[in-house]
Amino acid sequence: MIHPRYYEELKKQEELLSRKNSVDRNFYNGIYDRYVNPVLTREHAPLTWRYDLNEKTNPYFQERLGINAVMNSGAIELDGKFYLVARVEGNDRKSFFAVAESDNGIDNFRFWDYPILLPDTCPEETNVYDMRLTKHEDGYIYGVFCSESKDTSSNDLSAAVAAAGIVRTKDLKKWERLPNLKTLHSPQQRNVVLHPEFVNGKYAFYTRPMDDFIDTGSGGGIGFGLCDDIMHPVIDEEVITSKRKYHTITEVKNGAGAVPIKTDRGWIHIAHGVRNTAAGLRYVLYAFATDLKDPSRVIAEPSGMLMGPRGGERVGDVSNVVFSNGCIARENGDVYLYYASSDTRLHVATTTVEKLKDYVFNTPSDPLRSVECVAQRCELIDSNMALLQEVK
Ligand code: BGC
Ligand code: BMA
Repeated sequence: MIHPRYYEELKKQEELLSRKNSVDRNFYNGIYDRYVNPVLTREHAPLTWRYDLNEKTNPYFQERLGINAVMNSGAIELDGKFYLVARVEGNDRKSFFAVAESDNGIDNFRFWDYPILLPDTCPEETNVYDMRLTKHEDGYIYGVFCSESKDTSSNDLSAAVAAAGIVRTKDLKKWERLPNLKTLHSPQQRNVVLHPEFVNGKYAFYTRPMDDFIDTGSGGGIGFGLCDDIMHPVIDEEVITSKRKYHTITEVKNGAGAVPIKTDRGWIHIAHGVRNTAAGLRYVLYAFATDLKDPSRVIAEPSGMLMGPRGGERVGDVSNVVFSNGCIARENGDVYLYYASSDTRLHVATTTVEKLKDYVFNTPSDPLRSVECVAQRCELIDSNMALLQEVK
């Protein structure tokens, strides 16, 4: 017999899943809209993933395999529908991937019946997270994610190794696992993104060279490298695209986020930047553009962050974090940016390609020193004052 409490919980969940979302009118910056409700939370996970519904074996209707958080999602549009491959974290701290689907991209996301069970090809792999979904011109949809293993060469119980895992699919249902990406000059990789087009006839990856699991160390920023054979993915040379800079939002780390958006003026990238504070690392999103022909060459980089954690977003399992690894740019120019707040829940922000272009190419770049930043602001105020005088 099914436990009666199941129907009660199901009704509550159904209300959550069918709830309409709307633009948050309290927030304005002209660049994007934020929304009142998150698009995915732990409460969106199907009850069948969490409870044993059988009254006999679960008389108290207890959660047997709880879900702790739903966050960092890859995103893709297929046949007009919006699909997210979310990072779902169990109460056991292990993450896995699951597909959620919506007709409009802003609400009513529903998980498919089963999460993704990846082919078990890496016996040492302990955890997986943060999949980027790339619709590649070779016809496959690639998922590139972080594959984390214990660092057995260290006596530190927490020591870990991060590598880029690669899977591919045509339908988000059947997943083929490829070998992990090898970068010959970087011992660890996280935040790796596959570029959607061939570059010089090769597969192109945005990488993040780092010295160890947490520290990017000598890694100067977001890397870029080419690979001849996706079935044996090896990158020799990694060049730096968007650099980390002293006393900016990228001082401690930065990393590629969503798959870059192709525009007539260049590739638009939405990445994350990390700085350290007395309260721990602070993660924000920033944007930059690279050259259409040479996607490793930065051609515009607005000053500062595109988005930081605000209000309730600031609090969660890893507070003071916004993180994105998925964005959908539609044929009609609409853009849906999926971002998680504080490693706990997933949100959407909407904008358009035109607005992003305006932001990336017309926002001044960071002069890197307070005094010059004030001068830059005074210039803006001057021209505004003059304009206000004029219309008086
Ligand atoms: C966590 C990630 C985190 C990474 C670096 C991993 O163990 O699962 O969420 O980004 O460590 O701190
Ligand atoms: C990382 C990422 C994310 C996470 C962030 C903040 O390094 O890979 O999984 O959102 O840290 O904890």
